[in-house]
Amino acid sequence: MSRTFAMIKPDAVERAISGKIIAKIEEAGFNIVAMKKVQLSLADAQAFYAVHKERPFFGELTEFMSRSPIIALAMEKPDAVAAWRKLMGATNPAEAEPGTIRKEFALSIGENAVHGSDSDENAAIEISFFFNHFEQV
Ligand code: RTP
Ligand code: MG
Repeated sequence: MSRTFAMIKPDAVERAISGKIIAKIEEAGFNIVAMKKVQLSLADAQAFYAVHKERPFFGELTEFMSRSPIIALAMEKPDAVAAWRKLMGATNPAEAEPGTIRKEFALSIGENAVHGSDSDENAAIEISFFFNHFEQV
């Protein structure tokens, strides 16, 4: 069993489709081990996405991620990182496969409904960024 970290991004929480996304997560067989709704400050978003700080979209990304609440989830499944990235679909919804969350719900390459960790190592770092030891079942 392995874990990944997911967020339902502001664009999706604002449109009140977080329940639909959580249903897809559960239908796909993920066990949600921790979940909460939080408002990131700009500094929080900059810290979380520090790996992208030299990218041209960093300002747009961090302003978007801190404009309204997000839902953070730690979830478990065999090969969780890859399984969640497959269910999310490509970063750009125009390139996302049918049946993926981004194909169905993303608005644009920036406002793309969900986040997922890109490695087991980053999943552990990102889960610890959002959840303390007693919030992780
Ligand atoms: P994420 O980290 O949010 O799960 O998304 P990802 O791995 O599919 O994509 P990544 O390359 O890590 O980019 C992080 C997020 O930055 C925004 N982005 N905007 N305007 C743009 O060209 C652009 N490119 C990326 C997206 O919100 C993307 O998910
Ligand atoms: Mg990424």
